[in-house]
This record gives sequence, structure tokens and C-alpha cells, in this order.
Amino acid sequence: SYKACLFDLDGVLVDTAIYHFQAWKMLGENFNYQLTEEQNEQLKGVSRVESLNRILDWASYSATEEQKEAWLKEKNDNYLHLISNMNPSEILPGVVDFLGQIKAEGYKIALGSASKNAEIILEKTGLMPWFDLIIDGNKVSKSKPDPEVFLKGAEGLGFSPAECIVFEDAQAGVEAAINGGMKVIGIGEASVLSDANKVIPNFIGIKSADLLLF
Ligand code: B16
Ligand code: MG
Repeated sequence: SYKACLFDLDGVLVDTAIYHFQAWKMLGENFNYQLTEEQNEQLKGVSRVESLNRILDWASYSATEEQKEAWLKEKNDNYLHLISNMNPSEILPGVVDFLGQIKAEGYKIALGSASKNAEIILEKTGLMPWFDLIIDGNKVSKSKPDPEVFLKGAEGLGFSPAECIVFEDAQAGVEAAINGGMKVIGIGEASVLSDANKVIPNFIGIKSADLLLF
């Protein structure tokens, strides 16, 4: 049975996707490109560098490495400004209740996020104390769907992949968990996350006992 729960951050615990979307849209103004919501969907769980590459590709814009570096910094500055006032009210519904239940049952809890800003967000929302281990974009070299972020989580907690269950909202993240040999619960729509073992819309009403049914 499961010993640990590995949580993605953006889209699972908090909704920072809206801030990433705004920050990328602001950046797109530099090269007259308007990012759509459908495209933003494809950037979920994807690293900052890879996201910029995809956007430049969609815009058919070829930038120098130097220009890309400057734009990565600009996007992150936009993003940091947007998340500067985040607070506990932005934790997604049902999350704190579920974390409390699994903690009480003795499950270990780790973060498995592509974001290099994960710790800032956990601090601002007050989620930090729940975590036994944080694996974020600063600790991995391969982007989801590579399983590195979740394998490091399992290993850091001292469990095998089969003892871990992953919660993910993005297609790339669901694939990462599967590639790592882990069970994965999709958060969102079943049509988008069809490879997940089960999909739930959010954590409202989800009990720690449900882990045994997943
Ligand atoms: P940063 P997750 C991901 O977070 C976001 O979904 C994705 O949109 C973002 O580009 C990526 O983090 C990198 O974030 O620019 O803050 O390093 O879903 O893996 O928690
Ligand atoms: Mg996510």
C-alpha cells in the first residue's frame, strides 16, 4: 500500500497557472504575439525554458540565446511581481483538509514541481510546514514528462515508486508519474488527463481512506 503522496504545485495545490499565463502574455508583447488559453494549457507542468521555446516556435520567431536569456528573466520578473501578494486564501479548495488527514494517517508528503519559484509560493500560502521534502525546478535537470522530479521525491523519502501516489493536473505530469512507475490521480478533467489512474475535479470531500481505493 501507499506510504507517500507526491503533489504537483501549480494546478493541484494552488492556481498559479493564471499568473504564468499573464506573465507569458506580457512577455509576448515584446514580439507581438498573443498567447491563447489553449496554448497556455500546453505549458502546464512544462519548464520555463521549454515554455519559452514552445512560444517562440508558435510565434515563428527565432531569437538568439542572449535574447532568450533576457526574456526568461523578464518573464520571471513579471511572474514574481504577480505572485508577490499570494496568500493562504489562494490554496485550492479541500487541499488543507486532505493534507491534514493524510498527515494524521502517517503518510509522508513531498512536492514534485517543475517550478523554480515553488518555495516562495509555499511560504506565501503557508503550505510549507506540510512538506517532508521539496523537489522543485532547482533540483531537477529534466522536464516532465521525464520522471526525474517524482523519482527524486520517492528516493528522498526512502520509498519505492510503487509506494508513492502522485497528484497532477497536467498531461506532462501524469506522463512523468507513469514513466516513474507510480500511480497517478489527475486533478481536473478526465478528457484531458485520460492516462491517469483516476481523475477527480478537486480535493473537495476527498478522504485519506480514498487513497486505498485509487
Ligand atoms: P517557473 P508545476 C510548473 O509548475 C507550471 O505548471 C509551468 O507552467 C511553469 O512553466 C513551470 O512550473 C516552471 O515554473 O517559471 O516558476 O520555474 O505544475 O510543475 O508545479
Ligand atoms: Mg501542475
